[in-house]
Amino acid sequence: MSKMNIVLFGPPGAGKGTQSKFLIERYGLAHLSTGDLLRAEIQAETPLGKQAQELMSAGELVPDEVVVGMIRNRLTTDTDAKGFIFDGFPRTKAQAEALDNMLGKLGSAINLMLSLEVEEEELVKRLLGRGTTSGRPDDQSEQVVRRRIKEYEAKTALLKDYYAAQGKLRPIKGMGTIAEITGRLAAAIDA
Ligand code: B4P
Repeated sequence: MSKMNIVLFGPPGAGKGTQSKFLIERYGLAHLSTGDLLRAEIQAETPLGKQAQELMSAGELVPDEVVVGMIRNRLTTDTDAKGFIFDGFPRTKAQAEALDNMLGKLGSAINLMLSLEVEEEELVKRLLGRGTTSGRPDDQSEQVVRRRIKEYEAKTALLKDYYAAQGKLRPIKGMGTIAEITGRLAAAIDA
């Protein structure tokens, strides 16, 4: 069977990390979250982590070369996977082009972009809610949370056009319960 590669897309707090957990189980895909990979680097106090920490705490994106390098490492080592869920990556046009390039070299491609659509006030509520327990510095202040959403609108949202031009965009309503949204995502994948 050919591999299935999915970009799980949406603004900060849209439910990408939350929904990835269900999808990797249901479809046997490997999970690649650049946010998780960056937080692991910060935890391990690597030079890369130190560079990323300041930008992430301010709600800004880290440089493209950094995240592309992390993804390249995983794509070339997790070769047994049935496919990947890309969670929080790509976030810029340069990252999307690099991803197409890397997958192309492996004889593979993105099949679908599932884009979770959520209203801004709900995003702010979810992220500040997570901030009360997660300890994540970027979830603590409303100012930083809104900054992250602005970064998304300025640099990331345009990727919907990039994947739409390839016929791969599937907008998914991201408001409602976690289970309802999982159901909508699964229906889009199964179709
Ligand atoms: P990420 O780790 O990708 O984080 P995110 O956008 O905050 O989260 P996500 O969408 O996964 O959260 P979820 O809704 O699941 O990025 C963090 C930072 O890393 C970025 O700001 C950037 O600095 C850097 N970074 C990462 N990737 C990068 C890249 N490619 N290039 C450059 N920089 C990059 O969870 C949010 C909360 O909502 C949770 O508490 C959850 O329980 C809740 N929730 C989820 N679904 C819900 C629902 N249906 N109803 C109610 N609550 C819900």
